[in-house]
Amino acid sequence: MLFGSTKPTEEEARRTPPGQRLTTGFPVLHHGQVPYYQDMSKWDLRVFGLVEEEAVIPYNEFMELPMKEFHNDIHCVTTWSKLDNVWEGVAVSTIMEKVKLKPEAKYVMLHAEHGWTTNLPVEDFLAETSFLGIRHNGEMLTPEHGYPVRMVVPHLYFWKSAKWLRGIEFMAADKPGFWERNGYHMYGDPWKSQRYDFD
Ligand SMILES: Nc1nc2c(c(=O)[nH]1)N[C@H]1C(S)=C(S)[C@@H](COP(=O)(O)O)O[C@H]1N2
Ligand SMILES: [Mo]
Repeated sequence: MLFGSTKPTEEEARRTPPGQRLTTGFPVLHHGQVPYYQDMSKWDLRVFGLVEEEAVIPYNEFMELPMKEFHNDIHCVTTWSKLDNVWEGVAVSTIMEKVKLKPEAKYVMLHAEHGWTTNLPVEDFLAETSFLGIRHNGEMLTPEHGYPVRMVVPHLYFWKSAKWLRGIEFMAADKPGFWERNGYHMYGDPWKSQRYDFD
């Protein structure tokens, strides 16, 4: 079922930002092609930019990192919200043990497969609620939802949660990613309805 016909409970309504509707489905949204991987030995995650020394994490090494469970609500700019997601993934702090940030690192560009990007402030990336997800509601991420690794930044609109994550770049100044160049908000707070750059 995509949109529930029943009225949200008071608790659900409180957790739903302005202009959003609840869904129990999990819509698939992205620009471009879904990558289908044949050979995971070619996959890695690169952490680069304003770090003392960049890190490249191969697939096998990534999958051996400590995993944690995360519970959150997600809010897509196209007005659907999905409450009570249970994820498994790697805490951002675990990734950050592999690099030393330079003090001038203030923003992050997330790089996905095929060159798709999205930007956010470094403190939002480092938030304890942000993580690199590999499982959602008990299942491995499907190719459509970002297999093998997607970023999840639940306190911003869901377009900041890059599927098919391949790179984390630290920058001194903010720079628009793919949707941000195409009119989406540079920050994207769902509680402030920061959908487009004029909001
Ligand atoms: N690599 C990549 N990640 C992406 C996108 C994209 O186009 N490419 N779209 C974003 C948008 S606009 C949304 S709403 C969510 C949708 O995630 P889902 O398909 O798992 O629901 O992914 C985000 N992550
Ligand atoms: Mo979106």
